[in-house]
Amino acid sequence: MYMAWLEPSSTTLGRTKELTKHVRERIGRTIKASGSRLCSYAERVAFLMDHSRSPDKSTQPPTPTDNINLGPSANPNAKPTDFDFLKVIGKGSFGKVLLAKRKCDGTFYAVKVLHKKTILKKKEQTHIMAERNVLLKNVKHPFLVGLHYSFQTSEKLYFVLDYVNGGELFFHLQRERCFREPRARFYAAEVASAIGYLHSLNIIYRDLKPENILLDCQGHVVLTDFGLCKEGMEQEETTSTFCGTPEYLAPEVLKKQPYDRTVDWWCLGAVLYEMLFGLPPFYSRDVSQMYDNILHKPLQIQGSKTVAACDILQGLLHKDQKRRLGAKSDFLEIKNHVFFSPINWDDLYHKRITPPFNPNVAGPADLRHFDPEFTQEAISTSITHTPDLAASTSSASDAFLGFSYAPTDEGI
Ligand code: ISQ
Repeated sequence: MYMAWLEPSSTTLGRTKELTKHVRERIGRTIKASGSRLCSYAERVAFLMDHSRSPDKSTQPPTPTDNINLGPSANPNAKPTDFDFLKVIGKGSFGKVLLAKRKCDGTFYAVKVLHKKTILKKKEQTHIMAERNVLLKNVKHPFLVGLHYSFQTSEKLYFVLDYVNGGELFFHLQRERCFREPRARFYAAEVASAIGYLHSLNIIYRDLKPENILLDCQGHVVLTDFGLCKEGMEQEETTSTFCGTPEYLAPEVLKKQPYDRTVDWWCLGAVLYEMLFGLPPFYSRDVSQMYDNILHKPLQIQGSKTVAACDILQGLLHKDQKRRLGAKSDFLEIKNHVFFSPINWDDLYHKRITPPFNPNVAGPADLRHFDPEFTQEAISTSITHTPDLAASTSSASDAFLGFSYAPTDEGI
């Protein structure tokens, strides 16, 4: 994972050690977190594998060669050989994210490749899926990674996404230990804007954390996966499914109690806290102690932060979801909080605010902000060279909206 070194700066030696320890732990967890990013697509897709099937097949278990309804993003003409796959830029239990160059025009994309078989094995996880699918919605926002199109072979699914090469926010945060308020505010505002948009589509992000937040080449936020989302829930509805990285888990999620969209405002609070302090709120190296802290310990805010910053953190990290900032009128409450008063939300949305940090990437092929562990890894032959046989038959599910299937898949 990323090799980022903490600068001693003004921290005490003890705190520096603690941060370093935390970073090491985070490095370990990020591997799993990458998995969860991938799993989000997989979960959605696994859901579709069940629900796009023809009625006569609905009582049989799905097979890896089943066709999947990829929604309006499906491109029936696309195939893996359209691309040169250059580098692994992310990986998880379901597959990999590859930097790919489209042969016809030389455009770089991040292509998420998922194995249908692996998705099926994880089928039991799909109960977290809601009734309809994020893929079927036209999700488009300046701070959400763009899905250009998708396609499939008999064994794999391919999602052709924007290639975002400014690095993970987490990577930059680790290098600098923490951010000053204006910088943290800018990122928090762009993240909040994206979350507000997802909520407007009844999508709950659920899995917000720094490693899910990338920067584009200009330094704007891009959420890579809004996919572990619980979708299709109305304002008052809740769910009791569980997902997340330990340190950002909201109390209600930890307690396996029903949760709602306010869980995302808790996560925003956790990200903002970590940007400002360099450690997650309620952090302890002892995970069970951290759980206990999340559930019972009052939020402690030390150091010279503004009243507005303290107040928004107290509001977002309220243990009682009903009293949390955002519980009443969702994004509007966040938008109107005094901490964000320097933000012109219309300018923010239209990217008219100059980002506080420029990642200084040379161009789309510049991988300097990507983890060498990923980028140096050879693209496995399972992704690139295994002939992916065509599905044995075309099923009635082919007729479903947006279905795309490349019957021959030689080479990739
Ligand atoms: C886009 N660009 C770089 C990395 C990515 C990881 C996951 C999803 C999309 C991405």
